[in-house]
Amino acid sequence: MTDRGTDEISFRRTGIGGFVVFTRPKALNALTLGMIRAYEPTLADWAKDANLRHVVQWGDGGKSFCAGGDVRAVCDAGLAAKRSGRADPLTRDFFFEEYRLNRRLARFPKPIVSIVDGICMGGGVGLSVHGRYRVATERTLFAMPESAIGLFPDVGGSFFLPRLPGRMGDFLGLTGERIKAADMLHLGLATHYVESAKLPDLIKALESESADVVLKRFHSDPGPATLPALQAQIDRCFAPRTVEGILAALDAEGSEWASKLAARLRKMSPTSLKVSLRQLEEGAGLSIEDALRMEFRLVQRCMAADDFYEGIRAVLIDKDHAPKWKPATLAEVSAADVARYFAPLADGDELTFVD
Ligand code: QUE
Repeated sequence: MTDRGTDEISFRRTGIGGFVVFTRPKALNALTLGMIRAYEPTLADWAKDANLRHVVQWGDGGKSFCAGGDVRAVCDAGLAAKRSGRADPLTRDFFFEEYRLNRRLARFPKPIVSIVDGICMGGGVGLSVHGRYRVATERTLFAMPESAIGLFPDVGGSFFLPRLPGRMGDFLGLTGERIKAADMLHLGLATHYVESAKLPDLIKALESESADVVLKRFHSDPGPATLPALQAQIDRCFAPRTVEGILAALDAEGSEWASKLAARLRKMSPTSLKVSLRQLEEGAGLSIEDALRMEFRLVQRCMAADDFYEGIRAVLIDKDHAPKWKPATLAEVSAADVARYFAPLADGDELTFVD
């Protein structure tokens, strides 16, 4: 079978497993279009390989599973396109092919074991959360941080976030809160906990034994979760169905936890917050395919607007963490402005899937 490995992603077919490693440790294994283009056809091959029982994936370097999409490259391409007046394919192709990969992972006919040892945010969540098994370790950090860069919780966030308990999905998707292994396990975002020192033996065992048996044997207790004690406050504060209402509820709460969250939300893109809240409401009733199709519409509207480029400047380029959003206030973002993000794209521009 073809080995489509590159310097950014490697594939190994051993025993009953297909093993995938993200190999951009200096960029925290942020997902590039090249990685997506190598991975997608490999998965298509592996789906048909009768001797392959599961896929196992992890990130090289011990710090990160995958920190997200390579949004810096997408930002550079989009800015160059805006300046030259000529379209750059990357602002379309990156998300089109990333979301297609998310869907292929979600519909993959055999178990996918994601070893989430280190940072797993944004695009990294999209690679792992839709598969059958997610193994967290003492080094795991999970978040959907897109609202800080003028985006919204994509890569299937519309599908998995609204299915979390109570208002937890709104909380994670709007605030970008970072959580660790015990809370991931509590929410079902992780299925197992394994100390990172045991991972080499775990990976070796997956060459010859079925994933459910191996994971049961390596699993241990991650310790107490912190979110159960916050669930009632989260449900109360994120119950309002407007961003303004959520902020008012956080202000009314009067706790340090709530005032810190309100301050964090007030620094995020007003457009992102309003689009995200509606996105998470719509997603509750959608299939993974319809959720990703909606997200593709949203992300293409974000590419045509300003906040994404300003968010990348403030967070990843200048790192001043002081973005100047347009519009700057929630009051300036009308329901009609939000609705325009959700409108269908031109015929032929919509996200489509192939088997
Ligand atoms: C929100 C995001 C991302 C982010 C920061 C945010 C994201 C992403 C990265 C990232 C981090 C380190 C890298 C890199 C990218 O940061 O998606 O190339 O080396 O990929 O606040 O959504």
